[in-house]
Amino acid sequence: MKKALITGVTGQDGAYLAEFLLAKGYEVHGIKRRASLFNTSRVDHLYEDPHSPSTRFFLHYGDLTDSSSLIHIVQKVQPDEIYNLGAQSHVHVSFEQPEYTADADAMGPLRLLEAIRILGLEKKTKFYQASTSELYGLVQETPQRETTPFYPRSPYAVAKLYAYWICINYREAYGIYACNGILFNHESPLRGETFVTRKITRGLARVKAGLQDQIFLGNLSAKRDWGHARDYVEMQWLMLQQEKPQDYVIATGEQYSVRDFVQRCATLLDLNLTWQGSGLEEKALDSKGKMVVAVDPRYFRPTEVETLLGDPGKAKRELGWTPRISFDELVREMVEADFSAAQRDALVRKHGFAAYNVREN
Ligand code: NDP
Ligand code: GDR
Repeated sequence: MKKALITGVTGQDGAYLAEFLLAKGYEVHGIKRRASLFNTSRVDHLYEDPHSPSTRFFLHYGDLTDSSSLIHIVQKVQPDEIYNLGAQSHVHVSFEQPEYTADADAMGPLRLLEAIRILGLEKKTKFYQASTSELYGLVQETPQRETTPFYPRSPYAVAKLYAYWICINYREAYGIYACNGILFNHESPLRGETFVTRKITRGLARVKAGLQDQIFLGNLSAKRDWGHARDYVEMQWLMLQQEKPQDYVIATGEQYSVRDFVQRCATLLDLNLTWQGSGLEEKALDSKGKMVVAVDPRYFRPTEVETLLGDPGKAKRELGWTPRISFDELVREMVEADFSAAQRDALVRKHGFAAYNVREN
């Protein structure tokens, strides 16, 4: 039975990847951080009693900023594959916490690669690095492909640039099977609530359910190539199953603005928006003239990535990969999940938990 070790298993991609690998018959080990509250809600359904002999899913406490924890875990697990998905992954937050972001996102992968070397696992353990379209930043070519020059625009992207190159360097210097997946934005109902897509689906669902009046956003004109996380984790695995390690762009090849995303969600929720104004004054009103979307400059970034569009041609040609879930299906799945959650919250707010329990049972 193959063994995989996933950092960031409690995050969006970690949860989908753990499910995917368990279904493929792997024994899956994940690294979680110590927190004062449970932080495993995305993988709780995969939890099995560790005393049972058939258990194939295990969690270990560790942190990408703590070499000794990583070395101990890698030594204990002896993984065939390591998926380094753990990171301080929020671009805007990286301007507030640049040093921590560098520690986790740049030094973290270095520590894991060193763990592989220290333990003499160069020929056994394959390594996947969660690289990002943020590397392209101020874009030098459209669409962006594996050969497009990088121009990172945030402490997050600069840290990920180090990670990208250290992965290639350890591949060339020590013969480790190490790959970068240069993934464009990918979303799902499991997406963290402060990333723009989830903020929109959750916020507008709550507006529709009467739980809040409006949402505030930053740059509505930013354009992204948004795919579905479930499609993208399959590609992370595929990259480690090849004869030779290589780096691949994973994207849909389609692009929408943040404004387009808002509009799609509003249509699904029958919110009937009318847009007014521009720049800081831009807003969207509902049919009664109530403001539902407004701009708040606090969400602007000191340096912005205005537009990203990927060319997934190499992944298609060499690995036979194309995304299965369309943009419309992605938006619908996210809106439906957030609207059911909002309806539940509205019921509790109105009638208390008693009403909610009666309904659920
Ligand atoms: P999430 O933010 O949902 O998950 C990040 C995970 O990393 C969480 O499990 C988090 O733990 C963990 N983590 C954070 N800091 C540390 C640390 N110091 N030590 C150990 N674990 C840590 O990210 P996604 O799932 O969306 O993304 C996965 C990876 O892919 C990230 O590296 C991200 O930068 C990269 N990426 C993501 C893209 C996307 O569109 N989603 C696109 C391109 C790249 P906790 O739950 O405790 O916070
Ligand atoms: P991004 O994702 O920075 O691309 O990084 P995010 O959803 O945060 O922003 C996308 C674009 O939307 C604009 N925006 C807002 N963003 C947020 N978060 N909140 C807002 O209110 C808002 N209003 C407008 C942003 O300015 C930006 O242009 C994600 C992360 O998952 C990274 O880890 C990953 O590497 C990249 O995707 C690819």
